[in-house]
Amino acid sequence: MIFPLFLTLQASWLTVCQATQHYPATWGHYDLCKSQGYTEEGLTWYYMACQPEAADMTKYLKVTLDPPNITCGDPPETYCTLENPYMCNNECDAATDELAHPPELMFDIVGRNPTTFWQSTSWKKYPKPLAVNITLSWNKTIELTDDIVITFESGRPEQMVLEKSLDYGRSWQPYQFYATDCLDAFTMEPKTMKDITQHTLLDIICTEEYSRGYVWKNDKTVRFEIRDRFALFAGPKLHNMASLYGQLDTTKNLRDFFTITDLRIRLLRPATGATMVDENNLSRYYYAISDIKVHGRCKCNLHANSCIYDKEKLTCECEHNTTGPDCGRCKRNFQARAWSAGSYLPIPKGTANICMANYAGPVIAPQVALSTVPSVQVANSKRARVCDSELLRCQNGGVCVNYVRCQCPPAYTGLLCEKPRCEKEPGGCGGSDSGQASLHPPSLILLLLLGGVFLTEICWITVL
Ligand SMILES: *[C@@H]1O[C@H](CO)[C@@H](O)[C@H](O)[C@H]1NC(C)=O
Ligand SMILES: *[C@@H]1O[C@H](CO)[C@@H](O)[C@H](O)[C@H]1NC(C)=O
Ligand SMILES: *[C@@H]1O[C@H](CO)[C@@H](O)[C@H](O)[C@H]1NC(C)=O
Ligand SMILES: *[C@@H]1O[C@H](CO)[C@@H](O)[C@H](O)[C@H]1NC(C)=O
Ligand SMILES: *[C@@H]1O[C@H](CO)[C@@H](O)[C@H](O)[C@H]1NC(C)=O
Ligand SMILES: [Ca+2]
Repeated sequence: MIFPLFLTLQASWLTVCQATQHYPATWGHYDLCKSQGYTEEGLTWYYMACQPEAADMTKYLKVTLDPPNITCGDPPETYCTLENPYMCNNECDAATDELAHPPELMFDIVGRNPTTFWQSTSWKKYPKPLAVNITLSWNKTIELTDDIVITFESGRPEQMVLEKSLDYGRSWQPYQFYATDCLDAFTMEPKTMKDITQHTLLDIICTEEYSRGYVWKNDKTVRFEIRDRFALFAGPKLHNMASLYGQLDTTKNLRDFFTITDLRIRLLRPATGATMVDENNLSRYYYAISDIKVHGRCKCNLHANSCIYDKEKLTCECEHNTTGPDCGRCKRNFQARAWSAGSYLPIPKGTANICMANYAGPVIAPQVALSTVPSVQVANSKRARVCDSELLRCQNGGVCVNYVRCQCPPAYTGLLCEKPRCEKEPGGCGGSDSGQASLHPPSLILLLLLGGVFLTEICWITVL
């Protein structure tokens, strides 16, 4: 597999190997939160905030309803429309697939299909409020990156609260209040996102924007505006994310505002479409939700750039010698320095805040001959490894020998073979500019896609 590819692309490999020598990975393989790109000056590393990609988080949640038996269909029920109490052709029967409306239909893949929806029982017990809690749990801290959007197939509720938890559901704080009349429902002045400024960003508001009027046929969504809040720092088109990241880096409250482990939608009063409730036909009042959109990313404290979902669990793939579901602490034996979150600001401005090993690591200048077994290592304890197959991988095709040294290919030197040998030579690595110039961006992108490990191994083959 490698060889045919190797042969066809040999020329490109060579140029890349030479080109990369100009940009010695001073951060070695430790700093994975970077990518290589091609500029006028040649290959350049772009450093970025060390965080997983944002994704549709509804795939990873657990939904709980309170009361638990509030879903319609057991026993079967017939519903009338809100506009016309004589139009009663909406049937719910939990025992029939086509007529059942279980909670999963708020998140189904066809998902954004409005015809599949969860539905509650009707307001049979009026005037006792028809109140339902829909709780979404991730059992993992996540950071919201886009608006939360809830699509109602019934009318939008006349009263509703969106709440969040940051401690796995032990305590709850409101995120936003929604009502047709904020003063009446929550004794709050009605506000909209337009009233929010950088200074009031953390204010919790009540809005009438998503409940008011009888226009629900046209707009069925209720939103919690994340993007508008980001825009206060990053500009209307979010073009200046650096400014937002700068704020997030320095303001814990702001970071926490967008961070959740759970969300709760508290439905407090269904749409009635009028000031008077028609007590003779309560089959007109209920909640139905076809879709909930939650976009975000695992919170990994800026120490991971991926997050995996395995056995119904989200976990950060921690780098920088950190560990824990959120990379929230240093690995055992890597506590020489107190744990601290990474930085949104890319290197060199920010810092990776890498956890360091407890032992005083071997102080070895990169010039040390590659075959020398560092004497410190022999005397050191079992932990004091120079290399292994995990965090301390030999680079550029080097091979780890007995955990004490990397056997480097001829073109590389350094403890982990991280340094191109030509760097030490008079004139540095300046000889290969022509090769670099012939490098075409498309082939480079392909190489990058193939991944660093593969690339360095190929370089090694080429060198041999
Ligand atoms: C739901 O359960 C409660 C008690 O657990 C019961 O009082 C109530 O009648 C049930 N509601 C429905 C619609 O079955
Ligand atoms: C819903 O959650 C709130 C707290 O978030 C709680 O006070 C209430 O009892 C819960 N249940 C219902 C049916 O509202
Ligand atoms: C949540 O995750 C923890 C580990 O991070 C696990 O021990 C626990 O069982 C999980 N809880 C649920 C309800 O899945
Ligand atoms: C009231 O609801 C029932 C179904 O529960 C329906 O048959 C009836 O037509 C509705 N309308 C009026 C005005 O009673
Ligand atoms: C882990 O700790 C070692 C030893 O203190 C340090 O040299 C290295 O840079 C750290 N590794 C990573 C992946 O950050
Ligand atoms: Ca749906």
